[in-house]
Amino acid sequence: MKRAIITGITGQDGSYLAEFLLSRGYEVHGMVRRSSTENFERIGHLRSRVHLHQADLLDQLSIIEFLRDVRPREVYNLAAQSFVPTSWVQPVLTGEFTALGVTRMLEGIRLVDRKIRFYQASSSEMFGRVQETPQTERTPFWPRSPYGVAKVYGHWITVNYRESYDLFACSGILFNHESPRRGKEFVTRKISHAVASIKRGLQKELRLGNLDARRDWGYAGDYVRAMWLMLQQEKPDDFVVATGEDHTVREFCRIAFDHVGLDWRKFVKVDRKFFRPAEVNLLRGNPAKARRKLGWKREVTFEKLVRMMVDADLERLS
Ligand code: NAP
Ligand code: F7E
Repeated sequence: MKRAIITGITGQDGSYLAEFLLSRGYEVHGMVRRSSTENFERIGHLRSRVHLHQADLLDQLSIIEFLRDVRPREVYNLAAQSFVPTSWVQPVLTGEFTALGVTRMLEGIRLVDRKIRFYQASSSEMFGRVQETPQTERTPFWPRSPYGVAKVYGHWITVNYRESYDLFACSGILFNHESPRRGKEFVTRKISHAVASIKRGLQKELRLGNLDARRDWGYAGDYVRAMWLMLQQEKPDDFVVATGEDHTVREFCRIAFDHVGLDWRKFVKVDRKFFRPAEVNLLRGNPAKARRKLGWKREVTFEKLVRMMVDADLERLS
């Protein structure tokens, strides 16, 4: 039986990846950090099928012990401080988790078993002030937040350990991917949750920041498949995973409100509080390499994703 470790198993992607690996017959081990209250909402339905271990990206020894206990074939490093605005409030902590945490994982692998295959959750935020559109694996990085800067470090340290120690280490440069399990602070879920609350009469308006921001939004369930595919190849490599389309926050609002028969212009208010010190205006990826080498393509379209998220929030509130 194949054995895999997922760091960040309690997060959006971790929960979908755990489901996916279980469906392929893996023994799944998740890293969870200690907290005074349990935070297993997204993996509640999987609790009896996954093995959870306490460890933390900040604690090198806990990672080494975890790897020694499990001796996995694959490690998916999804844990991070992943919310961009928080990275301005806690830039040092973001660097510790999102940047140095990757080195701690790689060091653990180097010490415990160099044959372990490693996936790093890199991000389109690394492109920031984009140098070309669409962005590919060769587009230069220009991150625009402490989060983006930390992810650039995580990307290059992954490449460096591959080149220095011949590790099977891959970096997936994933563009925004969403789902009903997305955290409520991210714009898509903030919108779908507000639409459902307004429809149910529980909320009156929705305050947002920059409605002109453009993102390449896909469905998380499709994207975890690409992570797994990267670790099944003959050689380690880096891949952009994206839909190849971009849409504005405004379009997301329009489709979401339309879906419940409401006019978004009556409910959405722009609030400067949600503007960022430095914005990423446009992200659109070119997934040609992933399509060609991994045979990956997205299944869920943008419109379907928006409706899926609104429906799930309506259901939750009913
Ligand atoms: P998420 O929902 O925010 O989940 C983050 C996970 O990291 C949670 O399980 C969290 O645990 C864990 N974590 C945070 N700090 C930790 C620490 N010090 N030690 C151990 N675990 C820690 O993020 P996501 O959307 O699933 O994204 C997964 C990964 O992909 C992240 O690295 C993110 O930066 C990256 N990424 C995401 C996207 C996207 O659009 N979703 C795109 C590109 C890249 P708790 O539950 O305890 O907080
Ligand atoms: O913002 C704009 C905001 O917070 C998207 C993370 O998963 O994807 C995610 O990062 C856009 C930005 O995601 C609000 O200014 C407008 O331009 O949903 P978001 P993100 O910053 O793109 C990347 C790929 C990651 O790697 C990250 O981990 O929407 N926006 N009004 C708003 N954003 C938020 N959050 N809230 C608003 O009210």
